[in-house]
Amino acid sequence: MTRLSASSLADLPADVARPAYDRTKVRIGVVHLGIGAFHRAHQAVVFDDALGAGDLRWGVLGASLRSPAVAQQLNPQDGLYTLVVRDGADERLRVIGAGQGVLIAPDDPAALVAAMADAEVHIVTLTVTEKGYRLDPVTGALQLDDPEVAADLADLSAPRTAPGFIVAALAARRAAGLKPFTVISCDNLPHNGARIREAVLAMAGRIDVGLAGWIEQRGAFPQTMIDRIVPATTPDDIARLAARLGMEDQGMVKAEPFTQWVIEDRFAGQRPDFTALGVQLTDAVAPWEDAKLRLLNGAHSAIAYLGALSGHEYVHEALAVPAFAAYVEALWDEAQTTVDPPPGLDIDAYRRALMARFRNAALMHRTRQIAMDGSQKLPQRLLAGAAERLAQGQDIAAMALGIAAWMRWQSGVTEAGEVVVVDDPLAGRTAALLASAGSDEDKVAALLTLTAVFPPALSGDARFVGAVTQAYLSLSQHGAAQAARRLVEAAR
Ligand code: CS2
Repeated sequence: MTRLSASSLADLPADVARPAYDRTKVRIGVVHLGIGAFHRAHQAVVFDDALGAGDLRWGVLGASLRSPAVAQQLNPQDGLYTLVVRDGADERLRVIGAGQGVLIAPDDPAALVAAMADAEVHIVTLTVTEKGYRLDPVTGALQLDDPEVAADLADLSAPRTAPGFIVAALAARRAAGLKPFTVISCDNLPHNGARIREAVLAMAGRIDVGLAGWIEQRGAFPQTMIDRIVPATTPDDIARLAARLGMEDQGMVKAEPFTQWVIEDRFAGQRPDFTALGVQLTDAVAPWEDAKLRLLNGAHSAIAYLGALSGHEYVHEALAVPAFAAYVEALWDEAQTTVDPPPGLDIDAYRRALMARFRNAALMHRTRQIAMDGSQKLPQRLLAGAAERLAQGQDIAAMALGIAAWMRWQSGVTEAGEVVVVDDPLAGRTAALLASAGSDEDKVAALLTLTAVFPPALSGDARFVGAVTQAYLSLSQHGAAQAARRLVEAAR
């Protein structure tokens, strides 16, 4: 079967939207580190809109810091791929042309540094997941004992980490008399801009104090809130699309209609006319970020663990269980007291919209996908809100059930006894802690010793320990659905 590419573009069915600009004239103004499905369905679409509006500065060079998979999907397709937007029975297809190819960083690190140091590059975006920042979860400082960080510090000629690539490229730009690029973190982390800035400055400071000072003065690391549900593409999605297009697209991504990008208005150099492209520029990103992390992501993680434990493969399936839907509302009742809604955000309407987004059955969003990397996600999604509620003397029963469900998931066995892979950088630690604990109470106590996840202020708070232990016992005695139902009934 023909593959989607520049030469087959004209053979697509007429109803498939495609680049209306001259792709041969596009320049590379953005380098994206950690190219995955989320970038392709979110930031790349905005840059594609910029190109469509006639500003040809904003082509995107992608880089994967590890796997060659995305390069193999996109490079044979001249960077083209289809964005499949699904809303119930409605499906819209659009070929995105912003991508100008993908580099595999470990194959040729110097080539990526050179690309980032190009005078026409003004923005470096990144989605490297929580763990890609190489910051200590407790202190927030650069993880100097991380072997790859140590390797970058010893020799930056062939970087291995995201902060390493940024430092090496900024050093090259400074040497060439260029401005720094703006670094735009697009990971779901609170203060994501400050975090990448911290990692970059800490690394630069150990290599060249002058460079660190230059970055501090002239660089920009705006904070962002990014939102779009982008489930992993499956072989079935690719087969369905091939039948629809009459050609194969290995690089397709699927997403919901909703998309939002809020960026702190702080740039080191050129940028597209973001406001005209629907991106919100603001001085205050934190309220957007808190609302999104604690309401959307908090509920996502809680329902992922409860759903996956009780055998629900997809988010919409779990939410078809009335007890789980009611539980999510109870969780939001708790979480919303900890968020200070940004101007223009009506929390009730936001909650209704979120529930509808979660129920979008056409997305087929797997609970196990969201369950990944829970140790990195729990702090900002559930624990920060719990700490704030406890400080106000409020109860945390619903948050505690989400936290306890994460703990149960660490056992690697579902309620039906199916053995599952716990995909988490701390999986080895949690497995060892659980193995040496006897009773359920001991298991909770053992996991609470993970200071990388649970700050002492929480693990030392009897109310927190009590609520999580009670939730854990309820999960093991009654199962996830009954535990959720009992919680909701008790709250009435
Ligand atoms: C999800 C997010 O996998 C996850 O952890 O909660 O990827 C979520 O879909 C996005 O943040 C939505 O913007």
